[in-house]
Amino acid sequence: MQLVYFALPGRGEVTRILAKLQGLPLRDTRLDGATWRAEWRAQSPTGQAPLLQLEDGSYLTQSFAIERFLAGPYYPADKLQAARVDELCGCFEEVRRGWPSVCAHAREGQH
Ligand SMILES: N[C@@H](CCC(=O)N[C@@H](CS)C(=O)NCC(=O)O)C(=O)O
Repeated sequence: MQLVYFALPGRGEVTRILAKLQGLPLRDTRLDGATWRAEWRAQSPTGQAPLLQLEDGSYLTQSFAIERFLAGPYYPADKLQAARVDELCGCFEEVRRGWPSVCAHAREGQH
């Protein structure tokens, strides 16, 4: 499998950590913006990264879907426990979405 993402933690790091923890063979392709636009964006079903290229050559997108796919023992089999994990992930996602505006306000001294 190959993870295609940028050379930063962002939406790729959880996948990298999950692969490392479980010893999964993952080719970790880290791109700059120019390489992304020139070589990869058109191949992405969503036009976005991260992409997980599977053994059959197809791509899985959406960081949460990729993370769940690779989560193994770190994602509960019990449906309610799994929903609790999803609930927490949803909270983190909301923080992540708001993060650029938090940084912008901090830069402008508008905490
Ligand atoms: N919901 C998507 C969001 C993906 C996303 O926003 N990717 C950004 C980088 S974090 C991207 O591909 N930007 C480059 C572009 O849109 O061309 C996910 O969680 O994977």
